[in-house]
Amino acid sequence: MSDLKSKFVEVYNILKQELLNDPAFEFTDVSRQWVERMLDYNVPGGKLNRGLSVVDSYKLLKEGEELTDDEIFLSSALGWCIEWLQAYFLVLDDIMDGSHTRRGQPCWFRRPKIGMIAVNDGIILRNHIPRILKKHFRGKPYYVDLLDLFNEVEFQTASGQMIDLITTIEGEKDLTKYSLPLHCQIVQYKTAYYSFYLPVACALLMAGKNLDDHIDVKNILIEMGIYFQVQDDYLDCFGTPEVIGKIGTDIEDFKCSWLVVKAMERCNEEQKKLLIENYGKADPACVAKVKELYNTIDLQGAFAEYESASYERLIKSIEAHPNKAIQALLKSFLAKIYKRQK
Ligand code: GPP
Ligand code: MG
Ligand code: MG
Ligand code: MG
Repeated sequence: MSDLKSKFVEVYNILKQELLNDPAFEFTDVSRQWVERMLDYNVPGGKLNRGLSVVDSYKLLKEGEELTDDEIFLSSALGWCIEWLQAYFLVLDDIMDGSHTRRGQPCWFRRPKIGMIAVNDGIILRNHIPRILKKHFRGKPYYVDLLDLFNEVEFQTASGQMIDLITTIEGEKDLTKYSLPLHCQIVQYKTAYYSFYLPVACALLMAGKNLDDHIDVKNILIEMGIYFQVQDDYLDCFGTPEVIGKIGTDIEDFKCSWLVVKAMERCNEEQKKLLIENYGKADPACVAKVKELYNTIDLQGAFAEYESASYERLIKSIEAHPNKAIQALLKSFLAKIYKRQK
């Protein structure tokens, strides 16, 4: 593990202990144990890409200057706020999507004795974020901007999630309304802001920058986030569950996935009919038919084309950016996700 990563991981325990000793709540042993187990199960077990991105971005913005211990701690704490946000989204998303596994283990709400208590756990996770920010950033000149940033990004994500969900309402299922612009709107809001813009925006604020001066960086990060969610849609069907740590449910859930949008573009009339008959059904035989059709029309090939085209376009936009440190930052992000298998 790199030095920054091991320091990042250590900060989790500090933040957790602070939250478990929060004077605003009279913890009993049982309630403290509940929160600790809930946090350990849901917060630290992912790839930590979003959280680590804050530290990496801050370091790149400092152009290689050695970070002080305080800067490492603060950028890590911001990174963990994003990991908390992600945990909150995933706990609730898995309930809404009826998912079974996450990060190689059962979804939190599927655990014995958890069930719908997971909804409240999600709310607790969400409320931990402003508590972490208050404790460590209240005196900073960028504190208000930080709170505003987290609020805005949460609103954008929930709005994207709403569109993702209302396109799948029972009785209103209609594949012909699925299009690339609709898909793009869903994924831009539900994924790109919190996964790509937020980490860099946190680092920019910490470095004393004004976010309004970095709209060009934001636009590139949003593009990258859209590409990242197309990969997520692809892996939902074609990924290896043991590697991605989750079992896909997009076909069963009638999701407006990049795959089904592309499929509707590539199908002949007969294939379209088959897709309409089988998409969005829980029956494994229907799911198998959809997957077979995806193979027939070579969606894997279509995805490979999309992947290299996105990469080329992103590299061009990045190289057009005037600031070398920001170029390096964006390129390191892109390298981390290009052709990812998980
Ligand atoms: C990813 O969608 C989007 C989120 C996790 C945002 C959820 C937002 C909320 C306000 C709860 P996904 O369902 O494709 O992700 P996954 O494939 O990981 O389940
Ligand atoms: Mg999901
Ligand atoms: Mg979802
Ligand atoms: Mg998905």
